[in-house]
Amino acid sequence: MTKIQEITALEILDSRGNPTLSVTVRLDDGHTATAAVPSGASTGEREAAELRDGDPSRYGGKGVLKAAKNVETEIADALHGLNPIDQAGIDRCMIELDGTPNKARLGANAILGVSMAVARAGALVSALPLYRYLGGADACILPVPCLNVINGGGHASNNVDFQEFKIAPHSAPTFAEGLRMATETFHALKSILHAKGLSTGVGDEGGFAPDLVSNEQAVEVILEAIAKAGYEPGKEISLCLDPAVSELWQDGQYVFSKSGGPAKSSDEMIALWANWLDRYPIVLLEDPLAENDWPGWEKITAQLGARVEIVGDDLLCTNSEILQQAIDRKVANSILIKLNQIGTVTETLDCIALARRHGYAVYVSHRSGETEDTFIADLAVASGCAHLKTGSACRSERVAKFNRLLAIERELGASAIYGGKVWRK
Ligand code: 2PG
Ligand code: MG
Repeated sequence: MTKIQEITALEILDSRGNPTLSVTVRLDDGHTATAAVPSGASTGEREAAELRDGDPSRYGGKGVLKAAKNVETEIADALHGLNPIDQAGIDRCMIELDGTPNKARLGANAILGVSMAVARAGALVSALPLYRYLGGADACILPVPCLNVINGGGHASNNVDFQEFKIAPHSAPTFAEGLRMATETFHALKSILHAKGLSTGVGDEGGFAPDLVSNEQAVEVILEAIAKAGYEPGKEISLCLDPAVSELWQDGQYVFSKSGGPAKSSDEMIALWANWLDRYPIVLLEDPLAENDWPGWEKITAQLGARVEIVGDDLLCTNSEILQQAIDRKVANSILIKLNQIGTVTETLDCIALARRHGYAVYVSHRSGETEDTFIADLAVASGCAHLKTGSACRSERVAKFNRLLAIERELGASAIYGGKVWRK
């Protein structure tokens, strides 16, 4: 049996220049596996807790040296000699060692870095690519890449209230062709924005971040770009939105502080989305209401759930307990999957399985603070989720995931199935 011999952690930088962890697991057969941890900006209140140093003399308090030390001492000691293919046992061991409900003591960043590196080590020992190790013999669905081509909200310093305006090239025959269609649209959008005298600088996830006259204008310029690139909106490329409106929620209403528009009640927000669905080819709405507006979520799911995929992100936090409450209350019909919201690979896979059993769609996601690590590309194929979001067609921490998916598609050859055929028939 191969055993874990050593675990080390390095403080590295994420795509926003904030410290994060890179963890390396060394096995007694000489194999090593490394993983890096992402970090969100618009985080759900019930996410697992990142451990940051809080030392204002380093990185404004955001250093992760304590988390790195926890990896190299307590966690490494506890996992020494264990078999890396026992993912569930290793993750359970770290959860028990931490002892808090949200991984606050050792740090969800410390625990997740180890959990992901252990998964990679297990794949190496098993001589399998990560997607097959995690997903089994039938993992062959490549996700539709939902490119986030306009960034607003907490991911850009423009006047757009809503966070993500994404395009889903679901009609393509293959992942590679879908990526090409979406990327051509991204380039068409750049030329349209340029011609209108609008900024083509990008936000945190590589989408453009211009000041616009309204939130609707973001949708309208994207529809123009889809047509300019030679595609038919709705038929070939549809829209997915993540307005991330937990960020707008103040004292029971939605406050549009970036654009300065009038505040809306929960019912008025639902009416806004119903109106947008009537006017635009939108197939997915993520966090259309705030994480603390559960009565609103019950209403929007009942009213619009048959027309559109309604994804819980901040609402559900990749957490099986919260997902079970949503299932019981008939809230949302899809879940966003982010490894660092819950903090281990095992709990992430369990949450995906729970969603599946109850007919919820599964949508794998990056974080706005990312690294060059491509774990989520393999996770997307392993889960068969059929659609993923990992930013736009620029910024290497985003493109790295697309490039990994291109390689997986090539490796699968004739057995690869494009998610567009499964997700939107
Ligand atoms: C989201 C994410 C990722 P963040 O809201 O879905 O796009 O943003 O990582 O900042 O939470
Ligand atoms: Mg979101």
